[in-house]
Amino acid sequence: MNSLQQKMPSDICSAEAKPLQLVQAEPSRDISLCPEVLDQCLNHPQVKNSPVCLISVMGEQRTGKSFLLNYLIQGMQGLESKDAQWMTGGRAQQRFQCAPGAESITKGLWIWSRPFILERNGGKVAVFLVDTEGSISPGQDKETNAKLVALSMLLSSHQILNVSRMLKQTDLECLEMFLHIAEEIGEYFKMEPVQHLNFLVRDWFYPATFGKKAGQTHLTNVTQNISDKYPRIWKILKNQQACCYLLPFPGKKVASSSNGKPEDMDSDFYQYLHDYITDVCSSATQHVKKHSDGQILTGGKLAEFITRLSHQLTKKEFGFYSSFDSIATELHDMRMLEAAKKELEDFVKEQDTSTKSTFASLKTLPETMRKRLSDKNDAIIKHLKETLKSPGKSQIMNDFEKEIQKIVKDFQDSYRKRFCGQTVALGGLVGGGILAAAGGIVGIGVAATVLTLEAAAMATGATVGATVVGGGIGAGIGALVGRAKGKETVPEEEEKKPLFQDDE
Ligand SMILES: Nc1nc2c(ncn2[C@@H]2O[C@H](COP(=O)(O)OP(=O)(O)OP(=O)(O)O)[C@@H](O)[C@H]2O)c(=O)[nH]1
Ligand SMILES: [Mg+2]
Repeated sequence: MNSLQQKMPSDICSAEAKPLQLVQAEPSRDISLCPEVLDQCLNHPQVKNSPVCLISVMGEQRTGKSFLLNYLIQGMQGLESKDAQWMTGGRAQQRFQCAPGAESITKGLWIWSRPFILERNGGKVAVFLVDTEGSISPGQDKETNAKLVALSMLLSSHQILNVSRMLKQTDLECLEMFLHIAEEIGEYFKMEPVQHLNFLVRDWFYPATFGKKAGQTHLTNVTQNISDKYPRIWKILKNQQACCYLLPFPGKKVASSSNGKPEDMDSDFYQYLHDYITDVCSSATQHVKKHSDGQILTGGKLAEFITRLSHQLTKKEFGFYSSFDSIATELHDMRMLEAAKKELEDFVKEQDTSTKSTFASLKTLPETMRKRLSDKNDAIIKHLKETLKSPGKSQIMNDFEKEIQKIVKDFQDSYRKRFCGQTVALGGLVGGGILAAAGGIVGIGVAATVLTLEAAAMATGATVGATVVGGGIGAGIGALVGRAKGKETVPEEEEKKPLFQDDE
């Protein structure tokens, strides 16, 4: 579906709701965010300034994820309207697409167009449901798959990980890899890789105990002694950010139908599904989306983050398929480059601010400023050369050096112009005898000396050799003032002469 065709009326809560494709993922093409959908959902006036909870379902292909989401819609509607009969009540006309068979149905990331507005501490929380294509196990197009998983993990605040029959070592292995990716990207954006992780086991069969408690036992059993092998999963468990739930087989009718009605479900499945959905819906307000520092994100802020995140993911080929370690390496390097550029920009800004006043500026010659910037530049480059990890780091360094040299050169040029302009202005002040009034900066006696010397210099055009201003302005002032007065710029060779006694 074309994103432009996915129009939504302005009152999203009263409109006919439907799934909208938030991220498109075509085979052998990159993922692409649908900005209109993002805007209409998260920047909607009813959502933009509210805390949001995004419940996202992902996991193995063909394991009833979309089916589950359709019941989550009903559960959320029931919670909003306080209707206890939500499981058998009216169903949304449009639903997440669900079908039997081997062929994968959901493509990309889909979001339920309307938020469910729930109460939280006297305020409101907008809850959205998101369906994710495919699996956490590497499929045909691993690059696209990894990007989708990373997006789903980072944008959601409650991640449901759907697995079939039991939590297997391969599930843990894949999860660890994706957590690694999401962690690297998340660090860059100050987001946790996963806020709350909910393992949902489908078709659990042995022992025949189901639900939350049995799920916790299963989770404990399969995650014993994993701290070395799967440190990221271990951390999530240790921080009590994860839970597990076991669902029984739903019955043959559900397993082979496309609309899985309650009357088709085995009775135990019906009950456990009901309890699970109730639990997820009623805990939604506890899982509002936050920054890693704990700050709550509004819909508008989350939209900004998703835009930046998808831009970062799409503009780059990570080479996910070659090795998962290489993803981490690329992202690590991206973070380092971004931080290095920011360090240089901050340094330049600091130099700019601290030399804004005429006297501060006159104490720092353009040559000194050039050296300062070049030293900083060298230190940053040296540090980067030691910390970058990518195999192609020499090309990355070349590109980066060009980029930051431009920042340095632009500032140097503007600093030189400013310096010369201020020198000219100072010449004017001296000429008008106003320098004497500068009191605290240049003492009256000193100013008088400057005036005398400057007058002599003006007359002769010669360099004044004596140091006339303690701690700052020194030899050569008369010559400079005399010659620079009325000029916009100073030739480079003149600029290199020690016109003032520099403070460094
Ligand atoms: N065995 C089994 N089948 C289920 C379960 N829940 C739903 N189904 C059925 O599984 C089939 C696939 O369901 P979907 O919801 O389309 O699965 P999906 O995971 O979204 O599939 P993709 O989006 O293609 O990855 C449908 O016929 C569902 O009715 C379950 O718990 N166990
Ligand atoms: Mg699906």
